[in-house]
Amino acid sequence: MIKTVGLGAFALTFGCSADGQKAPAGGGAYVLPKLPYAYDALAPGIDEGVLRIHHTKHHAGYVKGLKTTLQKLEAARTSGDMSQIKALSRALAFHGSGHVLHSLYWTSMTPGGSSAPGGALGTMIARDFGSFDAFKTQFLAASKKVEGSGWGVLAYEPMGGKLVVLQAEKHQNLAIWGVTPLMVCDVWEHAYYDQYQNRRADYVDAFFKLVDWPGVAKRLATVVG
Ligand code: MN3
Repeated sequence: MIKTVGLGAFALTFGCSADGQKAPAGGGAYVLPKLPYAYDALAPGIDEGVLRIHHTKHHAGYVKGLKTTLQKLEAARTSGDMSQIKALSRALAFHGSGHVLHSLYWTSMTPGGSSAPGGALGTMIARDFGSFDAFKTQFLAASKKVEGSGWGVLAYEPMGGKLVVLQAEKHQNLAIWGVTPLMVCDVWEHAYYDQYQNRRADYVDAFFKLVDWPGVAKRLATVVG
C-alpha cells in the first residue's frame, strides 16, 4: 500500500512496492525540489532575494555535488582506483546531508508560520523537553550557538523513542546515527547574511516564527506510526 504524505511541493511517499521495498523518500532521484511557496512568501522574516539564491544556487549546488560524487565513486569502482576514496567519502556525506537538510528546511517553514503544536507532537515535546517553552529555549540556543556553519535540528531518535535537539556542523557532523530530522534551521551565513548581516540570533528568531508545526507533526507521524 502506498501512502503519500504531501509536504507542500516536497511530497514524500511512504509504503511498500510490489517487491516489499519501502519507496524512497526522494522518489528515487536526487533533484532540487520546488519550494512549497513563492520566493517572497516568507518576507519579512526571510527576504525574497535571500530565499531565491539559497534555493537556486546553494541547494542546487549540493544536489549537483551529490550526483557528481556518486559518478566519481562509480568510476572509481570501475577502474579500481580508490586513491580518492577519502575525499569522495567526505564529499558524499557533505553533499548528501546538504541535500537532505535543505529539502527539509524549505518544508520546515510556512508563510505566516503556525501556532505551537498540540496532538502527539505537542505531547512528545512536553514529555521530552519539559514544556514547549523549554524546547524552544533549547532549540533557539542550539541554533544560535552552532560553531561556524551548520544547523539547528529537531529530530526523532528511534533507540530511545524520543525527540532530541541537535546541532549540526557543516551538514554532516554531530548527528546521532539513525535519527530522523523533523525540523531544521539553516544557520550558514548564506541563509541570512544579506538580510541580517552578523545578527544570526535575529534570523533564528524570525525562522522560528515561520515554523510549519502541522507539517512537523505529519513527519513525526510517519516515523512513530
Ligand atoms: Mn543553506
